[in-house]
Amino acid sequence: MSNYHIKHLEEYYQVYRKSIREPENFWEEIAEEHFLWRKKWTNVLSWDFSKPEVKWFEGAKLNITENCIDRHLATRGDKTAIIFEPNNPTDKAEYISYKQLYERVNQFANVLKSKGVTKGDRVCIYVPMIPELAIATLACARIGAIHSVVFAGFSSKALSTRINDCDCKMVITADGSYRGNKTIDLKGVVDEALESCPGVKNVLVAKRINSKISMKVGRDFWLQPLLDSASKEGNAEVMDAEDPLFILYTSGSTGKPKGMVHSSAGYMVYTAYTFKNVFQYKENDVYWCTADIGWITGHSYIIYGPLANGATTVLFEGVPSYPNFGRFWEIVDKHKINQFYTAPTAIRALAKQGTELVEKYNLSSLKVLGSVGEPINEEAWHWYNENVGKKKSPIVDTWWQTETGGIMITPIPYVTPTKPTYATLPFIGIQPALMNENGDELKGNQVEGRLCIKFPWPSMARTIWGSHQRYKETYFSAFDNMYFTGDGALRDEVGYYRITGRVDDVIIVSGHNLGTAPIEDAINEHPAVAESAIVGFPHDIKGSALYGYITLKDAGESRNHKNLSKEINQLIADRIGPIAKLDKIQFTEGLPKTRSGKIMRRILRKIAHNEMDNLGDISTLLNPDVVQSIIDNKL
Ligand code: 7RM
Repeated sequence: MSNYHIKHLEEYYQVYRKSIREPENFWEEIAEEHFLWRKKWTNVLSWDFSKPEVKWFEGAKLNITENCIDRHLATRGDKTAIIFEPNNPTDKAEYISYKQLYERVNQFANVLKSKGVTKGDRVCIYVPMIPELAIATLACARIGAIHSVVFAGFSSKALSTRINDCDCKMVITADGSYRGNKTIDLKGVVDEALESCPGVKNVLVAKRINSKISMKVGRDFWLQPLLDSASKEGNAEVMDAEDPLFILYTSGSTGKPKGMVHSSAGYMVYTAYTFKNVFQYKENDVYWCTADIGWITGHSYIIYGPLANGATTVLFEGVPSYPNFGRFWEIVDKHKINQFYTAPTAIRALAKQGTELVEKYNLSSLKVLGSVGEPINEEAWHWYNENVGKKKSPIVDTWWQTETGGIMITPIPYVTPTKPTYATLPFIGIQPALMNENGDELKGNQVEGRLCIKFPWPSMARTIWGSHQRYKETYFSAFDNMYFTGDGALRDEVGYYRITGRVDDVIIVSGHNLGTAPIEDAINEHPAVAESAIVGFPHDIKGSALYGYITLKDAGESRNHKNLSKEINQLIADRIGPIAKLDKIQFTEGLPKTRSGKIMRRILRKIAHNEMDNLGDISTLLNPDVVQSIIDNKL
């Protein structure tokens, strides 16, 4: 029997060692015993990071949707696969069983085929968080079309860039979407985007908000009538292990977005295996990840990982603040959520509201709390632990990336003792390395450096769509024979990892290497502070000095900013040392963030460097307006 489900720490170490000593045997056993293959592989792994080229399960044939749907029908046909929780809490939730999912995915797949979509074609999915989003994604996978999901909050420009980069021939969208008490005219955004996308032949439109939209004859079709007349049966396309499953764009620090290409077999095996262990999912648990399917977290841990395990996964259309900031907790209570997975930015926003709304609901179903997307600061960690988990649910601080496909460094709940702000230990099969600027690996514990991965893992992205050269330069050129993550990390005295932030955030003050995360942690401890971001700026004597952007819990905070600044610097001096004190502190109404909630330190750094005319494209930000106000009040 393979070690599919890890239950205690000793077992973790034993399985981990095996996965490093004999990676091929290890992954072969996992793949063999827990998945459905049309044909087995001829070779488990071949790799060469200098090209770079990585192939897992070469020669195997499969379809990921048969693993996520068909194979569960005999034992879990009536089990709920997806719970759809709508934006409006008074609307009814929808429960989609595995049987119904099978039928709806087949219908959708048959519609795609009838519109001429075939294996290898790219299909852009620009759909809000409604069941059609998951179903469209799975339908593409079923017929071997490569899906490119674009977050349905992106602008028409961002959308057209992504459509053209991979030559999508079809766009799937909706008439509009709900977001709290607002509606968004999605079809209007698509129409505008398509003015510069000559390759798109058809647009399929789901009806969600019943708005009046224009439909271009011959190009645009309402989805529902097509689905209604499509067959509920259909065979899955048989795919090669290394056939691309999807493209997902991630923004680089420069240049156009990178279309990360993920493969079929390796991605499936790794997302399923991590899901099972990182969330300790047990049959009949109800699992909820609050991410949007437009991000990798939604791909891997709303759709593929959970469904490959026959799990019940929640798909939430709304936002944490509508109709009030108790919405998340209301949903946990209503659906008796067992595993809850969200981002530090959401936790901080909710913590800002106090504890009254959390206490109003029964959260006793919770067993595991997850965090992803950014370093979780110490304050937020404790708030989450105490008020949501009641100190009984372990927090899994999961570090990973769009490029890695699955969770890489993480505690396993009830197995790995947690430590606030630490992602703790590498997951099974993952070989991290910390490197210094000279390209030497820092061995042993209590070291800090650039985080790399030394050995391939099944779900790593195989290339950047259209530019293998850029893939090589971005990830495999900084250090010989290593995948470079772009993040900094430290390893503590017991070998636990803490992610200190993007390496471009590392600031050298008077020769001391300072990560942003620990300083922000100290600042956030101040009771008046909601969020903070630290960047460096040039300084005559120190080389670099620290510039802090800070938002307060109460925007009308009466205490004067001078006193607050003093208190904050005192906290930093106490927690880290006087070396980490801030030279400049600017109180702002908000921090610029990506749509997935990451603080854009790059923009703040440019402002601190007085490079205001060179901010790059800020139109895809969650809150582009805040940038101008920060510039206007710059110190
Ligand atoms: C899953 C996701 C990737 C970047 C990554 C880090 C940061 C993600 C954590 C984290 C500290 C974490 N994919 N990051 N998780 N930093 N602790 N637990 O977010 O491609 O959108 O972003 O996010 O910098 O490189 S992503």
